Amino acid sequence: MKLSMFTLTAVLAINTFVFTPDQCLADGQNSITGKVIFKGDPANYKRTKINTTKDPNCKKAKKTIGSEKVIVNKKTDPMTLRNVVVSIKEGLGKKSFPVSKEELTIIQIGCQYKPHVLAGQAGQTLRILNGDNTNHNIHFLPKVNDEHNFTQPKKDTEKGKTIILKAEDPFKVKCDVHPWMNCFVAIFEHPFFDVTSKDGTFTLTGMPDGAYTIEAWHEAFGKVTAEVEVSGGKAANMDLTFEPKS
Ligand SMILES: [Cu+2]
Repeated sequence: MKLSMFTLTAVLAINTFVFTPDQCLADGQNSITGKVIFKGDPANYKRTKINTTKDPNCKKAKKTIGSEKVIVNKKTDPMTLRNVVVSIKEGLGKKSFPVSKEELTIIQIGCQYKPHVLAGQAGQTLRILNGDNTNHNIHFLPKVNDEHNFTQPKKDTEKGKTIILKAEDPFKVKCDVHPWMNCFVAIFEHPFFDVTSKDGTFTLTGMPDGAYTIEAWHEAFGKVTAEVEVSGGKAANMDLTFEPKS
């Protein structure tokens, strides 16, 4: 599948953006905001319906669920993509940043992982919960992190299982009981990342002044990058574009 490298519309005020280049934030509070554009035929990426009825408890929760592999937001022009991990790839040098104390959570609910794509910082705690009335199996398929593979009892909604993660490109998590279940976890050495929301937008905040390579990763379309500069507490706007040909 061929991908265009990127499109970059730095410092352009585009429709829904909250910030404009003229707005200054507090010193050192630079931000990069934008959207991930989908330039393809959405008819090729219709969300398939997944039948959950093999497990009566999943069936009870939801007979069919929508695949989350490719979710195109067709309501905007241009169209955008959900569940894309956007992060600073290069430009931070050897600077280190405090680790967020916020706990990350993945919950299995309706025999789906929520969220489908999760991003966090190395050293943050990830808590995995099971809100379903059925047992799940959590199987991490990482390259750097440990390969966790354990069964989680039903209705484990409070304690769950906690894991501290190392920085790594997005890796898959799957359930060996319910073959349709999977999600992705991306971990970074810094706090400048986001996952595109329903409308395909992202915001990275608080990076030092500098020139950065921004990377967008999507589970079906791979990676694209674009360059951007921020300084003086200003906000930069940029877009990244995936252009699948099939
Ligand atoms: Cu499962």
